[in-house]
Amino acid sequence: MSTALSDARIHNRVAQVDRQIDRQADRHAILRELERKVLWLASWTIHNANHLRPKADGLKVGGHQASCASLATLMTALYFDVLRPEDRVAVKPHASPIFHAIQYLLGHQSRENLEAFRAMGGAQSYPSRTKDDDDVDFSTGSVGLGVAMTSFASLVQDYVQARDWNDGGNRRGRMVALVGDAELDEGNVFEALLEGWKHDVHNLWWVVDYNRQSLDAVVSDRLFGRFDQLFTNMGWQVETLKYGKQLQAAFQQPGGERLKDWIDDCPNSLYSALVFKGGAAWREHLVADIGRSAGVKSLLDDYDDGALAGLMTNLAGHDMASVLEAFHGVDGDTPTCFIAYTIKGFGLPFAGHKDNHAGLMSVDQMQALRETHQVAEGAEWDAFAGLGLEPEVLEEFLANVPFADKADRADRRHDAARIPIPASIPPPAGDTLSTQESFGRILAALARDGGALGDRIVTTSPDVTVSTNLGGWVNRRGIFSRKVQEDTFNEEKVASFQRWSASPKGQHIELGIAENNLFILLAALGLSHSLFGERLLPIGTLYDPFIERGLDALNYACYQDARFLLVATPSGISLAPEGGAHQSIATPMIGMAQVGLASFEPAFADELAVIMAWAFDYMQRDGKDIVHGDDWLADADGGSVYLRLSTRSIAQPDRTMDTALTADVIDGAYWLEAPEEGARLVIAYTGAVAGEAIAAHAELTEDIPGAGLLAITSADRLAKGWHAINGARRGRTTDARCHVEELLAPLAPDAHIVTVVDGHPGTLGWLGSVRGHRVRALGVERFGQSGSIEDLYRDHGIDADAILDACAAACLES
Ligand SMILES: Cc1ncc(C[n+]2csc(CCOP(=O)(O)OP(=O)(O)O)c2C)c(N)n1
Ligand SMILES: [Mg+2]
Repeated sequence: MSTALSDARIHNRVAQVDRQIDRQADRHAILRELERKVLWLASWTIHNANHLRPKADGLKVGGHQASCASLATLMTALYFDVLRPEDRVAVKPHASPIFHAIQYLLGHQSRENLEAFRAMGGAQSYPSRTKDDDDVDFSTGSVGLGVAMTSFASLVQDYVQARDWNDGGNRRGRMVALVGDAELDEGNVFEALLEGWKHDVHNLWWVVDYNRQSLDAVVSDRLFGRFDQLFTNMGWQVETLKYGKQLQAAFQQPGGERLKDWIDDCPNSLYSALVFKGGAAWREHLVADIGRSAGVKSLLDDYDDGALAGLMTNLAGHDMASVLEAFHGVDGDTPTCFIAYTIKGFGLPFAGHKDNHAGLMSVDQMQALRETHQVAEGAEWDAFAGLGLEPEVLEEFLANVPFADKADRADRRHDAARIPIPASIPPPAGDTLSTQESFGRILAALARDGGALGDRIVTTSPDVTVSTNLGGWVNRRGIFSRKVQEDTFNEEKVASFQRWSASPKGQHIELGIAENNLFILLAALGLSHSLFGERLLPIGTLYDPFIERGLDALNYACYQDARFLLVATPSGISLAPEGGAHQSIATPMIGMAQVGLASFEPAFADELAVIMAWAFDYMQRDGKDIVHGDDWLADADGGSVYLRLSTRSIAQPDRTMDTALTADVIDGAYWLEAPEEGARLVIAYTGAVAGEAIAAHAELTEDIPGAGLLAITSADRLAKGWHAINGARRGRTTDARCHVEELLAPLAPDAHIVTVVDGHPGTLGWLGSVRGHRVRALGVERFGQSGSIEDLYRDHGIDADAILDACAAACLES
């Protein structure tokens, strides 16, 4: 009896397993069909944009059909089967059409947008968080940056999860990068890899699309085998997806081992060339090279030319079963690198050709592809056309894709409540102060009693925490680390101003010296509200000149609309003896030109305090704010903020910051000494040269009493308001005037403005165009000599004497 029962049980179990196998086979079959559809739609989207859409300018539209084909299998498996809503993905830039096609099938992308691929308002060339509306997690485009972004996003996820804010509602996701193999040439990827190791990042997947081709060429064979070592050295697990199931089966046949050796030894370029040439060429080479080895001839004879080409290109990165096995085979949260062998252009006529990167299929080739995919003419955009599956089966499958689960989907882009910001932040007291010291003291005070604001601030710095005055903050708020670590020096009672204990509650993320990492971490921290549903107020500090080192990453952070406060100090030649090589000259103009970044260069501590209070609010805005009056500066949208600070101590004014002055500081300028009506001379300065401008002005007014002294706190915002109003005036009249027009209104039409800045003179040179005044722009145009401030200011012509000389020359001219 019991035996009979157990037999029945066994039968049931077998039947169950059979059904599972069936279901799995069905699932694989559906995924393979979707893969085909995704490839078709991506190819067609690019084709449509290049060949079928009318274009006025005759310029090539472009798009990367070969780069797309390379990732079709992997992305189909991920999005339709493996990913969950809490996962976040950086898609290889040139696979953007594949991403859009997948979103289209999931019902999150419109046909209009696909038809308008690379056109105004349509699906973007490279996945864009801010410009695409189909749920891009991380923008990509500049290769390497998106890859690093996933590592820092993982760190931010840990940071957020370590607080008490989360009620357990947010599930931890995997941060996934789909990496072009040539992206691994970008140094920033390795900077991020090292930094990630230091921070013990996990929940991280990098899927390398190992097609062994870059833009220009087939990559060096010598790279082969290096990548996995690199990753394992950094504590990653590496899963190599090399041979598909078909090839693996062939290797079991007589002669199979020899075939495997041949493929393993085959140089990348020969393999690629044979992929392009096809079955007959494979046969010719194989016969010539290994045809006399036992079993090989008959093994090859089992395949006609078409089948042989299929076998030889059956790499695991294009083999759905292998891909799913690899992805589902990963347990735990150890960072994992999948090296997936693929073929650039797989399934397309230029597969493997070394010049295929920008290659586009011709009209005839596209026609042939349409026929292969059995898509009827006119049904090119049809999601189900040409698939060997009933629409109901597909619909049901798509409706149950875990990644697109309706209940969880709303959580993919979070929103987070605003952190209330006090109306004002008290400035530090002192007769003479530098803006850098003031910044440090303001933050130390926030660390002591900053309330919600203090709790949401997270600071980070690439090894210049102490030298940018973050020490006081870190002493109180501690370093972030997944594990508690005491400060050994402190424990050993070695006297030091720095107490660097680390714990999961710490609020400072210490980075090694790599400015790219700083900016990418700021990008991730600055998107925490959207990625992880918790608002952070990130502050990154670095030396001003090194903004240029990470400029592309800074631009990347801004492009994604990440929100952060960047504090750059010391700056200009005012760092004086600290070194000519560290002088920054162009940064004020970077601050003006960088979209998404409001830049300030305050001179005094009270200005800085006002700007910081405003910045913490501005960083949280989302377009829904009501801004009184004309919003020429688009302040309702908010953005990130850059403060260019200095170590130079200067005498502080004795004054109260009233509402009007506060508003002027934020709008970019105010009269430190108002000009008389009809004044013919003005000195305008920004930043650390305030003392020189004030001294020169004092002397000047002995001879020219009505001369004005304009304090510019933000050349960027002053200019932005002016550009905006000029734009608004195009085609319509308006009585409105922007801030700089108001400020300069009292001056005589033929007045002169002498401008001075510790940076490129172009920063303020444009002021003359506002009302047609004549400008003498003083600033720094040479580079590299250290010295005292006095010597350097004299040498560069930005001291009080130089300002007075410029004023005298102006007077002579008028
Ligand atoms: C920082 C940067 N430099 C150069 C480019 C231009 N570029 C675009 S794709 C590419 C080669 C990419 O090769 P790979 O990552 O292997 O992608 P594949 O197309 O082979 O999949 C280059 C150099 C870029 N997008 N970003
Ligand atoms: Mg490649």
